[in-house]
Amino acid sequence: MTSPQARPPIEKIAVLIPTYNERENISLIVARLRAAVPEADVLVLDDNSPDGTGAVADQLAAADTQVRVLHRTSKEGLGAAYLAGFEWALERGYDVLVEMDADGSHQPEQLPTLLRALANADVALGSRWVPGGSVVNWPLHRKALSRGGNIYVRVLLGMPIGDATGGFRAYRASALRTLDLHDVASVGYCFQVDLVWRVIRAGLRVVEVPITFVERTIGDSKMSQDIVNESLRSITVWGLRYRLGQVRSLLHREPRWHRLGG
Ligand SMILES: Nc1nc2c(ncn2[C@@H]2O[C@H](COP(=O)(O)OP(=O)(O)O)[C@@H](O)[C@H]2O)c(=O)[nH]1
Ligand SMILES: [Mg+2]
Repeated sequence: MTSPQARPPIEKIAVLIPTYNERENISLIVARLRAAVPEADVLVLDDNSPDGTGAVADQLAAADTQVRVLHRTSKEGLGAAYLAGFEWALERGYDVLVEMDADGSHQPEQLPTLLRALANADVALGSRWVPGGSVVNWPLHRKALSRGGNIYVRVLLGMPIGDATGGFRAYRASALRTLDLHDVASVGYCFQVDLVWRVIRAGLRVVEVPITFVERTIGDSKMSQDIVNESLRSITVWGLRYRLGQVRSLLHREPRWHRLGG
């Protein structure tokens, strides 16, 4: 990883909010965000939600020039929505791209801390599983899935990251530009692991910032068995490839004998 030297100041911030059936949540989260970080622009990434979230987002955009909506034709998963959002924001010269859920689990009031962490980092991850981080009202099976998933990620990919699956993060645009995002195939939530894995391999500097994740009180989670399966499959494939590469380079290295003692 690169050194913790100071990075350029941040001027333009885009907060990307993916939505699928978040009709009641979207106004609340946008209002909280606009109050917490007034300088940030908001881009809602709606996958043609059947509940009319897109129309509510359009109303918000009509009332506030700092709110925009990207209407996508169908539900294609979190990863595809974020990739479209990245492209939109990178084309428009934003310095920082933030990922944030619409359901209130990620608290906009904690965004200033994430942004401050970018003073000497390329990517700031909001983390539930580092000291000071926490989850509120999550059922035991979700906690177990998240903790277990993160342990699996660490064992297979060897990344020194406490929470690689979280979705409240801030990327410097310069960091995303160094990554080749064209071959990102992750559809569901393993998109988050995919991205942090790419960031680490690119030698970019990542910091984790403790956050309090609060389970939604309105609407339903879109987490599904398919999403879990995709994550498990992808992380296993990436991990085996990575570990095999390590074994190969060990086998091809000339044995070097070090004399012990003086
Ligand atoms: N655009 C888009 N947003 C999605 C999709 N799946 C989930 N989301 C959004 O991603 C965020 C996190 O989803 P959520 O269901 O709360 O996941 P959980 O917190 O892990 O239970 C929410 O803002 C969802 O509306 C999708 O396929 N497309
Ligand atoms: Mg949620």
